[in-house]
Amino acid sequence: MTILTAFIIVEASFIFNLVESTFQVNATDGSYGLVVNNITWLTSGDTSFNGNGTTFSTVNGTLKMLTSSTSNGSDTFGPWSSWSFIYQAGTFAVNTTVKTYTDPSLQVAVFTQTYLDTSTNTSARDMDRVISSFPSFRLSPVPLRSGYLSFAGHMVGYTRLAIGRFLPDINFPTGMQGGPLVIFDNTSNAVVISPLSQFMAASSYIQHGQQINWGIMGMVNEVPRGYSVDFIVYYSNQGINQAMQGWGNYLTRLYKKSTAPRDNDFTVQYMGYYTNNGAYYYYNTEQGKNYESTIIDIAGYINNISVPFKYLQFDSWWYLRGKHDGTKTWEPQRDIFPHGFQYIYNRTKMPFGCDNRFWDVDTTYAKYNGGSYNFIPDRQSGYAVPDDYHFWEDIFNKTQTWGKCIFYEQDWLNLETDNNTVLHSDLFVGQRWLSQMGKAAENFGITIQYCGAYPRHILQSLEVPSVTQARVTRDYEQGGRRQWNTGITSIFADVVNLAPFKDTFWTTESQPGNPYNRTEPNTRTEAMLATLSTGPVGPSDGIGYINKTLLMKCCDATGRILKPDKPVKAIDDQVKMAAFKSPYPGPIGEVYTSYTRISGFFFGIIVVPQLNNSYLLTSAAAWPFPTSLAFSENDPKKLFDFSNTTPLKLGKECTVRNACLFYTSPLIQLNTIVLMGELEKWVPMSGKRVNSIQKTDGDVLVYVLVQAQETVTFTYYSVTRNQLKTVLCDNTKSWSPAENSVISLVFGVCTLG
Ligand SMILES: *[C@@H]1O[C@H](CO)[C@@H](O)[C@H](O)[C@H]1NC(C)=O
Ligand SMILES: *[C@@H]1O[C@H](CO)[C@@H](O)[C@H](O)[C@H]1NC(C)=O
Ligand SMILES: *[C@@H]1O[C@H](CO)[C@@H](O)[C@H](O)[C@H]1NC(C)=O
Ligand SMILES: *[C@@H]1O[C@H](CO)[C@@H](O)[C@H](O)[C@H]1NC(C)=O
Ligand SMILES: *[C@@H]1O[C@H](CO)[C@@H](O)[C@H](O)[C@H]1NC(C)=O
Ligand SMILES: *[C@@H]1O[C@H](CO)[C@@H](O)[C@H](O)[C@H]1NC(C)=O
Ligand SMILES: *[C@@H]1O[C@H](CO)[C@@H](O)[C@H](O)[C@H]1NC(C)=O
Ligand SMILES: *[C@@H]1O[C@H](CO)[C@@H](O)[C@H](O)[C@H]1NC(C)=O
Ligand SMILES: *[C@@H]1O[C@H](CO)[C@@H](O)[C@H](O)[C@H]1NC(C)=O
Ligand SMILES: *[C@@H]1O[C@H](CO)[C@@H](O)[C@H](O)[C@H]1NC(C)=O
Ligand SMILES: *[C@@H]1O[C@H](CO)[C@@H](O)[C@H](O)[C@H]1NC(C)=O
Ligand SMILES: CC(=O)N[C@H]1CO[C@H](CO)[C@@H](O)[C@@H]1O
Repeated sequence: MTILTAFIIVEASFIFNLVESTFQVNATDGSYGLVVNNITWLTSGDTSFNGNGTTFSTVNGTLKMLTSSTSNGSDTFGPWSSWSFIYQAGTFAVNTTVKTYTDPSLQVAVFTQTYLDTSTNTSARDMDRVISSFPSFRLSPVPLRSGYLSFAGHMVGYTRLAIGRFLPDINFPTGMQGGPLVIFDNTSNAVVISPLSQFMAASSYIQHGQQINWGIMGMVNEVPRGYSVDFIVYYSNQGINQAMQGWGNYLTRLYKKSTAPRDNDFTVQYMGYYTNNGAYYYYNTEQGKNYESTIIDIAGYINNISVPFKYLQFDSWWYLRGKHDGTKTWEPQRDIFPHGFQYIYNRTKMPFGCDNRFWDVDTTYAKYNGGSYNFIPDRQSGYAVPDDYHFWEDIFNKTQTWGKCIFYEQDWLNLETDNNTVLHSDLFVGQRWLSQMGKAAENFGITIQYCGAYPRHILQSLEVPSVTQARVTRDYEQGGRRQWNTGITSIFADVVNLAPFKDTFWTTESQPGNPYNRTEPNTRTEAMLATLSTGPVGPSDGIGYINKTLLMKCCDATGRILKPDKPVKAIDDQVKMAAFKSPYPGPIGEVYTSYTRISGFFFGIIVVPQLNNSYLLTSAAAWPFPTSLAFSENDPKKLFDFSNTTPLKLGKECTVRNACLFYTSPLIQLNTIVLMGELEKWVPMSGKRVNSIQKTDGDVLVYVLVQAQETVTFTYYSVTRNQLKTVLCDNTKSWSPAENSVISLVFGVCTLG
């Protein structure tokens, strides 16, 4: 490749609106609030604490302020000021503190409730209520034109997600299934409110028409002296996505939840073959064969057609269940795997993922059943919770004799939580359960996927480094059921450093003999979104039904997923449109964006899996980066300008069957070159493929990772010649380094097409 001097487009600084926002605290009466642009967004409601069978509240003076004080100091985030109010509630006292930062670019308030004495008989007798309330915010009056996004329900807040106008009579799911709440206006102001500690015990509750309370979950009946719980209110003037990102940055930094375990997770890096709900082989084997033979046949088929699956996922069909459908003994059953896991591993040579579900009260591991470990039984539901670090250590240790179980899928976190009352009433068991599981997994190099997770589990994973991924939509189902819509829950998962998992999918429409009697018309959208999610890519076709052409758009020749830097996420306008409705000029449907940055250059991705109106997408609405040219996946020859003044016109042609997919790329080398990348992949410019883009004397050097025995066709557009040109990097002939080793090829080594 030719060229003169290179210049690198520097990321534009964010456009700061002239916004004045302040958290205000009245040191006299303990009231507090958030004012944005001279409009009061949040006003404190009543503070209250339960004890001795009653509620002590500021509303009727039963909660009495004793003292107030201010303090200041500095933490990892910078200098702060705080206001503390000590209240007397009958026989016990509580300390409520609001902390804000001095740095005006960090608009955060941390609210802390600390019990200075033990409080007994605190239960609200409803698990979805709270037994304490600080902070609380009034529902009336509410800021003009504001909307909300509330994550709630399982799969990272997917199943009971709510979006709407923030009006005095709002009522969205809170309590045990509730999660972070985002309040935003129709410009770019947004606030995120959530627990900041004690994630398994903290909740929120809407006192209908009056206020929203944040506090301790409703069935807790005693809070010991010294117990403390924190909540965060995070404000940003750069919109919903940026507010969530800033909020997530605060949490991940506070809990030191690094991206490394996620980035290094084998199952996040490489494609695998799945057997979970929706899969061809989910509780379904080849005719007349057991699972052992079926799995060996699948491995043989995969090998025959040379699809580089790197691992297998074994779902809930292999272990022993108890009377209540929970796990009784987590061991492969004789009729399923007669020769055990080690044998399967020897035959397939593939590491695997091990599913598990909630524990049955009958579990053989429980001391009360003659086993060796502490379990807390729930006799009413027939479930149980393990409460013993050694249990987890021993079962993960045992997987070491199984060949290679590399990841643990903790499924049914929702039912385990719903059906064990100890998890509603005990302040500590929930946190211990998930931390012990995580620590033991970490000791054996096993990563964890949360499935069926409520927002509280996702937040709890901040304290569990080995949790690297979470399912962000409901179970896969062929035939068009919405479950490919990863865009909103991915916002939540990603900012707390979890890879969003779209779940399995099929690559071929019709697969006779499947257990569902269904067909999959949306294979393209499914495969695309699985890849763009940045989570695991795990198809589950029957033997003979893998569409290799479609599937391999995800990955390089070794099965390494060619992903963007970030999961595709719903743009702010999608959320705002869902809240404000017409005439707000937003999309009715799903508009997601992502990007890859290589050596300072920005390569955008726009995916529109479904749109029910016409929408003009500006580059500012897509992402806070500059762009210049764009092209459609199905017509790369037609490049066009994409900016704020030349928006992309999107419409009803974007359907689940025919999702619209666009890429953007900057003009480089004095506006003479547009790097388009490997057009046969979903992500033509992936950081996993293109290492760096550099200039030397007049040349653009694009460092491309080409695997042994791999051929990569790289496309660019020459402005001066007005044509697409290709470069072929053929590593099948030149030389044969060790199997699967990675080499770097400079363009000079490749040939111009
Ligand atoms: C603080 O609260 C006191 C008592 O309610 C009230 O008199 C005072 O005006 C408040 N101060 C401000 C700045 O609002
Ligand atoms: C803020 O609002 C108050 C009351 O509505 C008004 O008196 C004041 O002039 C406003 N200040 C600014 C800077 O707009
Ligand atoms: C607890 O409440 C009962 C009424 O339910 C009351 O008689 C008793 O005095 C209270 N105890 C304390 C220590 O406040
Ligand atoms: C707890 O409070 C309730 C409601 O006031 C009361 O009926 C009950 O007796 C109290 N229980 C204890 C153990 O104090
Ligand atoms: C004070 O208010 C709380 C919250 O509304 C209520 O539960 C409690 O019964 C009230 N107490 C009295 C003595 O009125
Ligand atoms: C902290 O408080 C002290 C005492 O009020 C004051 O002198 C000091 O300036 C404050 N420091 C900051 C960083 O606000
Ligand atoms: C209340 O909590 C704040 C923040 O933790 C602390 O600085 C203050 O000393 C506490 N006050 C009392 C009386 O415990
Ligand atoms: C698996 O292979 C190992 C190493 O060759 C061998 O020692 C072991 O016996 C085999 N196990 C089974 C169950 O096939
Ligand atoms: C794992 O199990 C083996 C065999 O039972 C035992 O020798 C070893 O100490 C265990 N390791 C841990 C960390 O528990
Ligand atoms: C499968 O579905 C087709 C079309 O929906 C239906 O006609 C057929 O009866 C179904 N077969 C079974 C076995 O359920
Ligand atoms: C396989 O997928 C490719 C790419 O989407 C498509 O063009 C082709 O028709 C598919 N083949 C079959 C047999 O479905
Ligand atoms: C056995 C049992 O109690 N199951 C309950 C578990 O929780 C769900 C709610 O999520 C109930 O519907 C079940 O009845």
